[in-house]
Amino acid sequence: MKIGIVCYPTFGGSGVVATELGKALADRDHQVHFVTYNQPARLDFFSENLFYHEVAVSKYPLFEYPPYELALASRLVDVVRFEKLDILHVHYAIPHASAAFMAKQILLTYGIYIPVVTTLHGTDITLVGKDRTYSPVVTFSINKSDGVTAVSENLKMETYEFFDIENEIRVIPNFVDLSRFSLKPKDHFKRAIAPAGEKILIHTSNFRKVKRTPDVIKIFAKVLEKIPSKLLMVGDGEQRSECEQMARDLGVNDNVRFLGKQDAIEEILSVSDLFLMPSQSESFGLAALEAMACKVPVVTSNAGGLPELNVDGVTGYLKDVGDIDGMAESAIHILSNDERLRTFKENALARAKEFDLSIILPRYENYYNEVIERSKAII
Ligand code: GMT
Repeated sequence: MKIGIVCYPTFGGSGVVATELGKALADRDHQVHFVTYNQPARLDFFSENLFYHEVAVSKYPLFEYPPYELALASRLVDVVRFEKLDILHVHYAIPHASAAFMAKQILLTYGIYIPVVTTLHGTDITLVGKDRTYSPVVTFSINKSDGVTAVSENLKMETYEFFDIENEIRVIPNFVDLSRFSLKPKDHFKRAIAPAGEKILIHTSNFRKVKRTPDVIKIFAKVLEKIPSKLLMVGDGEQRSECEQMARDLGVNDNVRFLGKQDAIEEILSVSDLFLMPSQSESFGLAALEAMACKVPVVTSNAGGLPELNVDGVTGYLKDVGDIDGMAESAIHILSNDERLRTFKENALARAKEFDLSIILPRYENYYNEVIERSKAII
């Protein structure tokens, strides 16, 4: 198959899923064309089946807001026509699904019908889409897609609840490549971070408000009262300086390391004992899945799709959003007994295996085939 992928080429979860999916499809001999404004963060190597088409947005002085959506639609028309794509897979409703719709209409004037699959990742629905400014466009572009997937049952439900959707939404969860995300022997790194054998807690995110990163510091401060431990904060974003200040105010800053954006996240996860994700909203929680694949149990909020991943009392614990005491108690419970910690680690890995790339990838391939077949009937 010749597949076009549109995504945000950043470190965000939707971009990671889109890029990893494209790489895996290329390994299975599909030809994959990424169409974005920047080289996707994890697309940093050569493969004969992978192509990158940059969307250049002109900076004409009249445009206070450069029209990215139009530039993307034009580029999609160009790539679909000249690369003879079979299907377009757009990640994130805004503005990708609407740009794809416009491209599709233009392509019809060339006698080409390009089926479009839209994948909903979460914030496009739970935050951006619910903003009335975007609601008509989100509803329209979901209904006009030839196929729609969501990364959890919860996100599917929320989409039906908040938008007037006529299309069927197929749930295809996030996945992890266990050949990359697995426990790595990094004992020297562990000794450097925790020289006295302290337990290591970790949080990775883009430090957006929705992640409630200050809660991570508050939870850690409570854990530290009971268990000698260190906290690794990986990533960067708007709440980072607030977290740094809070770590100082709570007197725990000597035990907290802010590592910024990191590529080899699996190596850092490999030295960690517990992952914290107190998010306000989380459609799936890819970062938690990546931690579990590296044998790290997770204490998370019960928001969104997290209960579909984290099994309460088995792979970690689920607590209400903002329940800092509850999350700290759960963390202490897991970390205070080595035998218990070992069991939680084994359980986390066993659960992560259910979301291995080799299991989820065929679900996308089958869905593409289904959508292409259905579209043939329309033409
Ligand atoms: O979580 C983020 O801030 C990034 C965000 C995105 O839109 O790129 O991630 C969303 O998509 C991921 C991949 O499907 C999901 O695993 C995340 O749970 C979801 N984030 C939220 O819903 C907040």
